[in-house]
Amino acid sequence: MNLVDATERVDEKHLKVIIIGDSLVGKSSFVESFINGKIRRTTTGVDFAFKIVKCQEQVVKLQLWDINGQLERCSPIRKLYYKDASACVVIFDVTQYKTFDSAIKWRKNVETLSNVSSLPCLLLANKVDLQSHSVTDEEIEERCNQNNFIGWGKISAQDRTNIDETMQFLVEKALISNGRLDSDVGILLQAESIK
Ligand SMILES: Nc1nc2c(ncn2[C@@H]2O[C@H](COP(=O)(O)OP(=O)(O)O)[C@@H](O)[C@H]2O)c(=O)[nH]1
Ligand SMILES: [Mg+2]
Repeated sequence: MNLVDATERVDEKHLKVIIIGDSLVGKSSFVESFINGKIRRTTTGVDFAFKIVKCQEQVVKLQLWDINGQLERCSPIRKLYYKDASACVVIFDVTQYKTFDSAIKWRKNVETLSNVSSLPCLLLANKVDLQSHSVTDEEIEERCNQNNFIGWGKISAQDRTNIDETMQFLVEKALISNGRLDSDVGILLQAESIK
């Protein structure tokens, strides 16, 4: 290994991002939309995807852990899934109110079972391309503030609305939270601007 390789290795940042929410809210679609490809399906309760992004000249290797059927239902082993996460995305379907209620349960579940204190969690309303929204912006804002989310956003995994902006915001917050980015220069997007 030469000196350049060694330096690059030292500079590599790895972030584990967990994607949670009820079945069918669009978690896998969100990940596939972000990576612009298919996720790696497994039978373990978690599907995986990887993406390398650049954040302020820093190369970041993102590991996206997409919860699937088995783990969506069975909570005792979720602790393993949450272990050592750097950031969390809680997704709900903006046309299904009960998935919005569930999003808060997912947030509390992470808070209880995660081994990381103050894990940055983002709340995302998916399927905004559909007409019949059953949750208002005011309700999302209120629950975001009440439940210690770092921000919220409206996305469509189907037509790729706000996908990259949302992930950029989350990665910057996660790097700051992990002490890997200067908070004065780190924020390009504020919570409000990703709505
Ligand atoms: N209209 C619309 N449908 C979506 C969107 N995201 C996902 N879906 C659909 O919702 C269903 C469930 O999506 P999936 O990603 O499998 O959800 P998961 O169970 O949370 O992983 C699929 O039929 C998707 O095509 C979206 O942004 N808009
Ligand atoms: Mg899925």
